[in-house]
Amino acid sequence: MGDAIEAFEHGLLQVATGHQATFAACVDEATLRAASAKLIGPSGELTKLLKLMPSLPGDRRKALGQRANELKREVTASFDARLSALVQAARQADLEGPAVDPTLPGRSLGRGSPHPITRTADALLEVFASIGFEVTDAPEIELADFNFTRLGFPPDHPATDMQDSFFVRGATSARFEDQVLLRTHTSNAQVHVMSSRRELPIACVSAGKVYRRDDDATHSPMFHQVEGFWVDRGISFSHLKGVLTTFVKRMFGASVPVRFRPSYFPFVEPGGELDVGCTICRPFDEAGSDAQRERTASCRVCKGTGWLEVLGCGMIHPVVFEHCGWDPTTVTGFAFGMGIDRIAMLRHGVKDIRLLYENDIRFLSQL
Ligand code: FA5
Repeated sequence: MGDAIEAFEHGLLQVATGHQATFAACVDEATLRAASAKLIGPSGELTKLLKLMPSLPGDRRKALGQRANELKREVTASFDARLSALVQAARQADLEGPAVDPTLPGRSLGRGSPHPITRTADALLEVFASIGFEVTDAPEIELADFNFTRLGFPPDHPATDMQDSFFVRGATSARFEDQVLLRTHTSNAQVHVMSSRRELPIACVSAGKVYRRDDDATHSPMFHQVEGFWVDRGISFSHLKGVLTTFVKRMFGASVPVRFRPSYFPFVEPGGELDVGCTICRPFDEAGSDAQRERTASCRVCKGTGWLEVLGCGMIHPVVFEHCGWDPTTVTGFAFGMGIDRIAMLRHGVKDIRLLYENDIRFLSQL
């Protein structure tokens, strides 16, 4: 125990005899602050000694504690005095320095602009808004009920697995429907809007962030989607084709072809995917020529197929209508969902999705 007291006292003595000279040797604020941190910062010498207090013998603790605290006040006071002397000296040097030349040109601050993903989302929403769709919002933190169950996902669907989606603690019960997660798609917007409205028609688009356990050059754990749906009496697959073909022509250009392929999503029947002619190698521009065939064969974006997958779509499944309080024998509708990031990548020829999130201004300002 005697050793511990001796070491403690030695430590106090070192701080007490050294701090004034140390501070006096600092010639600017940054070095002064660094020197002070070494003594009284969170892992400074004196702080470490103060933390040792409880391990000192009871009869000496009080006196040593008083000395240590007194020393801390001294160090703080000498730091403050040195700081104000340095600030004062810097101000004086400024005043005595060369006069300001008001004729020198100012430094440009650069103009800010929306992120390419925001610009793409706005452009997508604008096309649908011009067709008559209303723009709505839906929560990013969602109940499994709205993200999965009411959309007809079977309980054993892989996306409902804890390994595939970001579940959040805070559910009030063990029921799957009550679990809280970061939404995996914007299709929850369908459920919110259809469950809360009783008047037809309903035609909405909703854009925002979604989250999945993905991470590679074309998949990000956080990305963006746009969802759209149109519900009314008598809506058919022709309406779906008409609206989405109009969208593609407006977004990518009148000459870009579209094709619909069958696909599966639990909340649509029939379901499909829409591809557009590759906007990078453009096989549709001079179809059939050898030069064109070669360009497409070596295109890394469409991987030689000449087509790019853009969105999932289909006729809203009767089960979804029932879960949202609508009678599927009297109303029908279509829905679609697409990745905004992918469309931004196509528009700007970006090969790696992660570049969009690194927020390197030198890269972003080229898009
Ligand atoms: C869906 O998310 C469906 N909700 C879309 C839908 C809506 C279908 C309505 C039918 C009716 P999917 O899992 O295929 O579908 O994702 C849609 C798009 O999101 C994909 O085509 C892709 O462009 C994009 N996407 C998916 N995962 C990622 C990811 N990790 N990073 C970036 N984009 C992604």
